[in-house]
Amino acid sequence: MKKLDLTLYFITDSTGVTVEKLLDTVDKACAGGATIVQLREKNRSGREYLELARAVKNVTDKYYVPLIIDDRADVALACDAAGVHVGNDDLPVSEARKLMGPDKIVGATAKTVERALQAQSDGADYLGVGAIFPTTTKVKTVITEVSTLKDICSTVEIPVCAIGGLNLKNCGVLSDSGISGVAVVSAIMKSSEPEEAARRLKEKVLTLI
Ligand code: TZP
Ligand code: MG
Repeated sequence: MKKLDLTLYFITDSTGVTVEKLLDTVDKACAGGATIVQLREKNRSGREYLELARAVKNVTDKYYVPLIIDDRADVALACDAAGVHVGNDDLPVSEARKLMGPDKIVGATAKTVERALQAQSDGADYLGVGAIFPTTTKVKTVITEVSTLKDICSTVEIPVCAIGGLNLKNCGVLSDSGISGVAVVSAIMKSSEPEEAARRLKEKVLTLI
């Protein structure tokens, strides 16, 4: 059985951060109520990515929080993560699904209704839609209007989480959008109190979904 609760989706960024600090932040995010965690690494070799994924999974497993690996189905399978997240430059959703099998989670990025429908029919379990606001996290993305987010939510049957520049103060724009959760990097990663940040954000998101 796939466990998929997108309420508070914490995505890591290890840029300028020690592995120890990264693991501690994941621990605190889970303690504060993150419902799903994504390890997002852009500059590590496959071997380094796998080593870090195993270490992060040791933390998320303590909290029974599913771990998703960004971009790399091979790394996700090797560490027995809950799933993989693929974007436009990664394996197509259909190929990721074939590799991961029916029981693992495959998440996909979608910025248009057309892409969302395609990802759904190719086997995605959930969609990440954004960036809703400009983001300081290093990412190749463009702004997705809240109206497009709403159109996607009302068109697809799979759950959708909003992403991009979201925090406690601005996520109110997502009320009545049809989302199943909010995905954040900096709002937790850059907080001096990640556990409290996660707790407060989750409380807020629960009022929006
Ligand atoms: N995809 C769209 S925006 C984004 C990703 C990975 C980064 C979100 O980071 P933050 O810090 O929550 O804006
Ligand atoms: Mg990607």
